[in-house]
Amino acid sequence: MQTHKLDEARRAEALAGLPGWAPLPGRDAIGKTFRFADFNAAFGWMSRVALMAERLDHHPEWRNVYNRVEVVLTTHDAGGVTGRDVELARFMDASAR
Ligand code: HBI
Repeated sequence: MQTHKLDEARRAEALAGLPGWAPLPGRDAIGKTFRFADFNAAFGWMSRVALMAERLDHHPEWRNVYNRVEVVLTTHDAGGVTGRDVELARFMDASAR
C-alpha cells in the first residue's frame, strides 16, 4: 500500500474517481461531508468505518452533527494525501450507499 505522499497529478487522478471529495484549502488533505437520514444512520456508518480504520491502521479526522459527518483524510506520517487516504475514502463512499 502506498504510504508516500501522492504528487499533484496522482492526487487529481484519484479525486476524479471520488465524487464529493475535494482538496481542503490550507491543508494537505482531502475532505467530504456525508449526509444520512438521521443520527442513527450516521453513527451506524461511523461505526463501520471505525472498524475498517482499525483494520487499515488509518484513521479519519471527523465531526458529526446529527445526520451529518464532516470527514478530513490525510496521512500524518507522510505529511499529505497518500493511497491509504484514497483507500479509506473509497470504503467510506461504498459503505455510505
Ligand atoms: N491515521 N490518518 C492517519 N494518518 C496516519 O499517519 C496514521 C493514522 N493512523 C495510525 C498511524 N498513522 C500509525 O502509523 C501511527 O502513527 C500511530
